[in-house]
Amino acid sequence: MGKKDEILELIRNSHDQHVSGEDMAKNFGITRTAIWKIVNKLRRMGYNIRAEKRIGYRLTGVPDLLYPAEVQKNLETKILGRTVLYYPEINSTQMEAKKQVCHKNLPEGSLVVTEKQTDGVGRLGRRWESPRGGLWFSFVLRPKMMPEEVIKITLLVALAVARVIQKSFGIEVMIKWPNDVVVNGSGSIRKIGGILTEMGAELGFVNWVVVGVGINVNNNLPAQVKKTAVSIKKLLGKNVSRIKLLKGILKEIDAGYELLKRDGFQELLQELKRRSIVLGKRVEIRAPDEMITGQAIDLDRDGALIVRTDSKTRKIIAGEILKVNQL
Ligand code: BT5
Repeated sequence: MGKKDEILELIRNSHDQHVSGEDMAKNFGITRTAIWKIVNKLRRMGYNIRAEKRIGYRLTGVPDLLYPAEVQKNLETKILGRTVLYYPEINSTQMEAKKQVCHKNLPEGSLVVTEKQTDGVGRLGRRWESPRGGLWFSFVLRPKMMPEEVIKITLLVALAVARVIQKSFGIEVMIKWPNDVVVNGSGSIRKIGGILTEMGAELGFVNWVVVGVGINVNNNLPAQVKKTAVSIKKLLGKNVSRIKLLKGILKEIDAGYELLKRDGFQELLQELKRRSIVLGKRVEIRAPDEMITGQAIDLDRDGALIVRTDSKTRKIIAGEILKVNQL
């Protein structure tokens, strides 16, 4: 922890009490002017710090920004977020995480987070709109699993996001297999978030997985996606705390990942089925090398989608659902 974070923690932990500049200067072995400069830096970061002559400093407001000190404060995870790379703005947290995982050997659980992406990416090179006010982050995992099992990670992350949004805000959140987090309302399915899972693998062995999560929280919805997307702000009619939401989701993913490591995917499967927006419906799917139309009937024990077509039952391990229709 640097001096800035230590001073912030000291002022934060003294709650309603003022912390004297003189005491801090003595404690840290620096001048009162140096303390004052650090306080001003914290103010520029968005912290409200009141200063009263001869009494000291008091924290009166914390910004809803995703600073590492805020993310890591009382974070209830084993591995996720133990390292946080924060960018006020970046092209894409996903690209950054991938770059660093290859060149810098980022430890498992490392989190890359930003307030705004200029070139957010979706699957298959699509664009992900990421204005200020949303949650846009990526993290690194190094699971001991086969490449074809990695879909379980996408599903557990989608489930964690759905669960936490629902629990926190009472919004019913569903999953459109495998990576869309959606809300079903006013006659249409709208996307509130998306998951992007990428990996570096050899035959039969995964080196790293980078998972990107995008959630529309307090951001306005860009024109490009206005018809198909929705945000938490839009549903609730007010802003919510992004930092609290992020920490809740990290905790949930971390617990899910622990469960996965203990071979506990089956425990998640029932809820994944319950939250599926496609099971029981007629779907049109673009699989890697063909189009498949049929009824989505189940998720198998590995998270693959089982579809009954006119001629046979198919197991789909990768693909994109283009249409969901009632039967
Ligand atoms: C996804 O792709 O749903 C994965 C999105 C992952 C985004 C995160 S943000 C943090 C990390 N860093 C990145 O650069 N990316 C990850 P896909 O299923 O391909 O959906 C993309 C499609 O969703 C687009 O073609 C648009 O139609 C739509 N879309 C774009 N931005 C959206 C938004 N903000 N909300 C809802 N839909 C959006």
